[in-house]
Amino acid sequence: MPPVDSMRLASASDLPLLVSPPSRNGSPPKRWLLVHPRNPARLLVETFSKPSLPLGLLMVATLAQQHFPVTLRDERIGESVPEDFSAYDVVAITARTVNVRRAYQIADQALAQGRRVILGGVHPTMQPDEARQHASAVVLGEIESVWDELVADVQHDTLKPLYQAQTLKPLTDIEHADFELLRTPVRQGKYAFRIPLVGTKGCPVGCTFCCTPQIYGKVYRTRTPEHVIAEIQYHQARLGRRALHFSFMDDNISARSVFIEELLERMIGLGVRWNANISMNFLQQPHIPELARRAGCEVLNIGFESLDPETIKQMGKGSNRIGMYDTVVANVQRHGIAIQGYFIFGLDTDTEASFAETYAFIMRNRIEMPVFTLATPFPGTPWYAEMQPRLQHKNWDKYDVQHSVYVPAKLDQERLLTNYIKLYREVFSWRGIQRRLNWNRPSWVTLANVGIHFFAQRLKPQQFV
Ligand code: B12
Ligand code: SF4
Repeated sequence: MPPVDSMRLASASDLPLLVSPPSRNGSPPKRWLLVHPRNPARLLVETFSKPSLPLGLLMVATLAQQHFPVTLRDERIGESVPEDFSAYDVVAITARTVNVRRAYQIADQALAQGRRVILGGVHPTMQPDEARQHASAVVLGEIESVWDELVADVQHDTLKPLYQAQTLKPLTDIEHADFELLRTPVRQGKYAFRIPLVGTKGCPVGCTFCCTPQIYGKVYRTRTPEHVIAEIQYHQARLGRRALHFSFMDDNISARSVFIEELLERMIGLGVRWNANISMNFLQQPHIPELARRAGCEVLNIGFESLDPETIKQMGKGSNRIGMYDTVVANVQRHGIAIQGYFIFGLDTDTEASFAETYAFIMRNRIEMPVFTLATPFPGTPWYAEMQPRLQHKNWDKYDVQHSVYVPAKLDQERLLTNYIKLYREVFSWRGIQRRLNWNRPSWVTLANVGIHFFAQRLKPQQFV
């Protein structure tokens, strides 16, 4: 992310202003500015790949453009947000915890200039009382389910402080986002190449650390396989090629096996490549990875989280059976699918042995893309409520799973961080990479590992505090 002053200034020519129908009450349609704020520091995910296409904000833009002229600015790709908001009536901003401070800055400036400000996304949903201090209205959860009410209130200038759907829309009633909104020459090549796609939303499980049930509801909703295929084909048609890469945004694409198996069957032959978050217990069945491979899967993101049964218990992640980890890995790798494996550190049950066990597991199983994170109680979750008295600060900029925000019970912060860095360095040492990857078949996975090798060598405990 370039410093603010070196960012290109917005010019009228690169703003996608769209023609919109006249408003229902005769007043001119409200002009919307939609903003994705930048992150405070470069996140690991953005160090080796470009920012992902902003699906949530794009969905807001897709709905808004049907009634209003919209302009979209994504600070993560260097687009600037104007200091003067007089060209807009409504400023709508998306925020996660890590970038909410910047979202509030923009919101406060726009409010001071008399604009209507709408805040939405993960953090405003989880902390609506805080977000209300910086907004005319806060939308809780997905915009699609409150849109009809919101659109009328915007146009009549009768915004309410909070919008929350009584019932969430069936996913089959939700149209896909209009990706052409982002396809402007100035944005060419600035986003990660994988196209985000959603097959399912919501989760009934309710792990204490997770935001998902509050954002997308406690009911697991699925689209139909035809609906998903139609969206894939929409992208193939608009981009004029079949060989596209997709990334499923679902928390867990496999919670309803009838849906996922039918979807995979129907994806065979489409000529696309994809990755997805998937539940460990689903992969215990060997035919699933085989089917996934035939459907074009190249990477599965698996939350192993920990090799310690006590930690898994503390997280309430009953779907993870440590005794099955090696089998699951073998099932997936047998079909040439790479594993992006997530591991979390800093829970109260963790000791120095947790790092050694994780290292041994990764090396033994040749996990291609290990991802390490520090346990972070995200505001609004049950775990956050429990951890409140132990939090060292509430500087949301550092709630990015790469900062230690409390001291775990069995490790002091220094031992937590030195072991964390040591693990990074060993797993991503040249020897570590060589042992895990097949050098004869270099791919983007090899490149990513090489990038993380250099990143790991520079790590210092202070940057995680
Ligand atoms: C896929 C994913 C990723 C991907 C891609 C992210 C992306 N495309 O933006 C990757 C791996 C890159 C990633 C990275 C990170 N992620 Co992530 N990610 C997700 C996941 C699983 C899905 C996100 C998604 O695209 N959903 C689909 C879209 C359509 O939903 P949406 O963005 O929420 O938008 C809807 C509503 O929120 C609302 N809305 C959104 N914006 C606005 C704005 C307005 C004005 C309005 C009215 C409404 C509105 O309407 C939208 C349409 O329905 C979520 C979990 C989840 N279920 O949300 C976690 C999640 C968002 N990620 C999380 C975290 C912590 C991170 C990282 C900080 C950690 C890391 N690994 O480094 C980084 C931060 C990256 C960043 N730049 O912000 C946390 C955020 C917690 C928090 N309180 O902020 C979540 C909630 C996971 C969790 N359960 O804890 N992530
Ligand atoms: S972590 Fe996964 S299983 Fe647990 S509540 Fe969140 S989405 Fe559901």
